[in-house]
Amino acid sequence: MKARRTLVALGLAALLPIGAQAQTVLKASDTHPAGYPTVVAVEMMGKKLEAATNGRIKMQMFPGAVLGQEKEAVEQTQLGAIQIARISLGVVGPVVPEVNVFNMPFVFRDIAHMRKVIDGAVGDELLAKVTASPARLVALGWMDGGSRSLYTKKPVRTPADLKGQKIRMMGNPLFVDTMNAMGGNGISMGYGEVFSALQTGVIDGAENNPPSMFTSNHYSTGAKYYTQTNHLIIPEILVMSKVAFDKLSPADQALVKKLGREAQMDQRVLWDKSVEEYSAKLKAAGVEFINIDNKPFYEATAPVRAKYGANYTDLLKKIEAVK
Ligand code: GTR
Repeated sequence: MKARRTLVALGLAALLPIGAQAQTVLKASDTHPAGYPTVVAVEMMGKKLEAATNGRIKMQMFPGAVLGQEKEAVEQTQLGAIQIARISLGVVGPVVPEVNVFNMPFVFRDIAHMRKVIDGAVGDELLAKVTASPARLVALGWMDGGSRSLYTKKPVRTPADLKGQKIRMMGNPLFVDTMNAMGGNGISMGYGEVFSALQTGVIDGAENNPPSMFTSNHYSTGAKYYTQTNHLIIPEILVMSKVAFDKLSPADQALVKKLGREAQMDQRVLWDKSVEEYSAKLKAAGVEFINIDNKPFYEATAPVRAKYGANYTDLLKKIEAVK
């Protein structure tokens, strides 16, 4: 064992008997349970990585927030204790403020617009900003987080209906401002706390996409009115710890980056299926989808776009120009 470690330390791992080669195991974290599109896409990436390196690099997926909720997962990834994390861009905003441009309410016209943006030059520019920031994260690719709408215990159709309602938002002041502008009281809270907060009445509602609303069981707490506000279209991001990335050879680094971009497209296929599947499951479980004209919510959040958008005038022009 000691001799093996010495050979590895000397960079002479190739001299080790076959099968005894130094192996890198990348721990990957996701807040979602096994089978969720982001989890499956990262597992697929791990398998490709293992095959392409003849088992030299492996990935081990830890779903269901077992390595910590997203805020902690980001911190652990920055430190190098977690090597790969799939997180919402929402929680990256507080560590890399530049990405908040994608976290603004109604910044994308629709899902198709968001996809064109993340697949194109602006998407690349933001990934590069994350990597170049002092946050010690290497951005590998985007994933689809669909569109977020409100779910509450009392039906909501207009901003006035949200008055006095405490609505859970992800941990980023931008989202609390967004909910306050929409007429409710934004409460920032980790994803893992939402279920019991809904059950005990600490909050009156939350907001998310249909797959998250279903797999988290939030709908079963009485928050069964799902108002189609579509106020946030937040891409997910796949990041690697810079500590771990720097330990890879340039060829392995390029491979990880290439497979990260492939995961972006693999997840999309899984995602589209899951939005359909989970929307149907929510309806079957008694969730009422309330279709509204979301213009009043769009208009109510104009001050939030004005406040945060002032930092991103150039990027916003580029995003808008993507047709
Ligand atoms: C989901 C997203 C998660 C997490 C969660 C939340 O849509 O996929 O990464 O951010 O929302 O609301 O905290």
